[in-house]
Amino acid sequence: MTGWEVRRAEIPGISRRGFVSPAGMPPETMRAKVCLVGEPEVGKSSLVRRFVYDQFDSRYQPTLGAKVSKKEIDLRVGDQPIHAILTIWDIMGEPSFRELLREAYFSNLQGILAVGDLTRSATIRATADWIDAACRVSGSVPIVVLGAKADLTAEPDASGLILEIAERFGAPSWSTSARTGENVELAFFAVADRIARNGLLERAAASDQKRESPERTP
Ligand SMILES: Nc1nc2c(ncn2[C@@H]2O[C@H](COP(=O)(O)OP(=O)(O)OP(=O)(O)O)[C@@H](O)[C@H]2O)c(=O)[nH]1
Ligand SMILES: [Mg+2]
Repeated sequence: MTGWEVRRAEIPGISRRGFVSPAGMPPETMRAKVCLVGEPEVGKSSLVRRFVYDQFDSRYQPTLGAKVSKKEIDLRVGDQPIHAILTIWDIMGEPSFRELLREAYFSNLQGILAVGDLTRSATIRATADWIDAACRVSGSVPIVVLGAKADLTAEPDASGLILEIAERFGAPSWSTSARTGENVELAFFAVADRIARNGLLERAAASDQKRESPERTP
């Protein structure tokens, strides 16, 4: 399994909470690094601020380098409850730094939130380059494509472009607003859900393989 970590719930916080599904399945713990990518001022930091702190600030403060936040969420994949510990990397949108720092930003990455600004179509087209740059380091990982600032008037071709990019990368897409909160949780949960599903599938495939070819004992 590459990078993705899923373990029986051995961390004390979970057993104390006694979080058990109706089917009685114990929760699994998943740790995942996800990164928001996209051009300057598209609203990456605002999405993180809304998701992690439920706040919005209309002042623009460009991110310098990267800011890392943590958020724990509970999901369910089928009957399996998952306690996901997300490490969220919010990086600066300056493309000239992208090539320089991509190893640092994108190594061990398990999920990408690609963000374009619905009021500036060029920033939506540019998400493709950001996704390419990230995937060159991370390999194929779950992606969601987001059209940010849905509370403002979008450019006429914006939603079509979002769909085009999403289709190109086989990713789901949503319009979001950090100001109103529209679809913000959904976007982060969607990427975590896809990481969890892939991890469980990979683990099931690995255990099938082990069953089919058990190690021989002399
Ligand atoms: N109306 C509205 N404004 C938003 C929304 N999201 C972000 N903004 C504003 O857009 C500006 C840029 O937002 P940031 O979140 O800092 O953008 P960023 O992509 O992190 O920018 P960099 O760090 O420079 O890459 C700020 O003034 C935000 O308040 C939104 O959903 N609605
Ligand atoms: Mg920022």
